[in-house]
Amino acid sequence: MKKIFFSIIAISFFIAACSKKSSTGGGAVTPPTVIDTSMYTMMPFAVGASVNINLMQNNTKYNSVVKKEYNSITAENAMKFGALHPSANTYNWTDADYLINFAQLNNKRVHGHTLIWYTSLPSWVTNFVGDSAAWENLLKTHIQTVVTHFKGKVVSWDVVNEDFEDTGVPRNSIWRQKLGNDYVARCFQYANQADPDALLFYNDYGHEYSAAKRTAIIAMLNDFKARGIPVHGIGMQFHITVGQSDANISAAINTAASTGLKVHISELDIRLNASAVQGLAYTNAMGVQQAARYKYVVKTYKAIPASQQFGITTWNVGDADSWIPGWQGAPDWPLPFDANYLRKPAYAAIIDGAK
Ligand code: 9MR
Repeated sequence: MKKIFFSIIAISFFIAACSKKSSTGGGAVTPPTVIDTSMYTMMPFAVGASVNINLMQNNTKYNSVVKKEYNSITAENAMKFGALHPSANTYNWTDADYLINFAQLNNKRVHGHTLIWYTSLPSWVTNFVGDSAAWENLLKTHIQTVVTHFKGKVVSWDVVNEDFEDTGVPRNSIWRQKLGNDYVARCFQYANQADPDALLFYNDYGHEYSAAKRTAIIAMLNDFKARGIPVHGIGMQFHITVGQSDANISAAINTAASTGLKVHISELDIRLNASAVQGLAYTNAMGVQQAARYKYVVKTYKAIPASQQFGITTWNVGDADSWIPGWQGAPDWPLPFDANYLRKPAYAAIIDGAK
């Protein structure tokens, strides 16, 4: 345990201190040169974060950590249906275009999230009245308008998000109700028509805790491949707990890799307070335990074929930005940076796991 802790500290800050006496012999000392690392430069595959546009624009620490540490970004919310397409004939590109501009200026990859989801829909969609042709047109128009707008700027899309229940049963979403079971395949076809170069992912959570769900997802993707439906990747969210077992993490990653598709760990966070204890306080011991889980995830991912490693994306940047405390109704610290954007033990563990 001690060993792990010290190697984490050692990697966290690679400090080359070269202090030399001045050649004039006057006793002046050159200050040490601090060479600070950047996570993405240490990783063999892309490392990303989902970002909040408001924080990108108004919090300089947040913005500079995103710029420095990651080479891939996902909009946490700005590319969702309700954000981009608030009424039938209105598209609002402002926030998403800000992100694209940031990415272009700073040489970051942008992963699009998400074209079709059962939730975060605007009321004009949930209240929409029309026959199946009108619904099909709504679906196709949204997908193709969005993909066309970002063509050449967004390299990959979560085309459909969270289409299965944990039992492995297809979700009875508004889309399935209106368009039938095979609407998922058509979403991929519509996206592919609009940007044949974009990599298209199916994204979901729970691969690690529900074998039934991951089996259903893999069966759908294998069926798509057999039918020539354009699908290139599988996104596994990985909102996991610190107690999640090695066996479950490995089963999720290796089963996904068995499809031959690209694998994206797309929304990684590791929560410490899964039993939602009120008033719990973060301790360094908790941070070290969390780091070991981060390391295991990265190490297992690193072992799949390099050509399938699309990357690992955490769901936001610092602990204070995470969706987890709000959702859980209790404090938590699920990310590799703390509330002040200082690196936690998980940060070095990610780099360590990829070695
Ligand atoms: O983190 C996101 C949160 O800010 C939003 O309110 C919520 C609803 O749009 O979505 C959260 O992100 C989700 C992601 O889009 C899909 N997988 C689960 C994520 C956490 O709920």
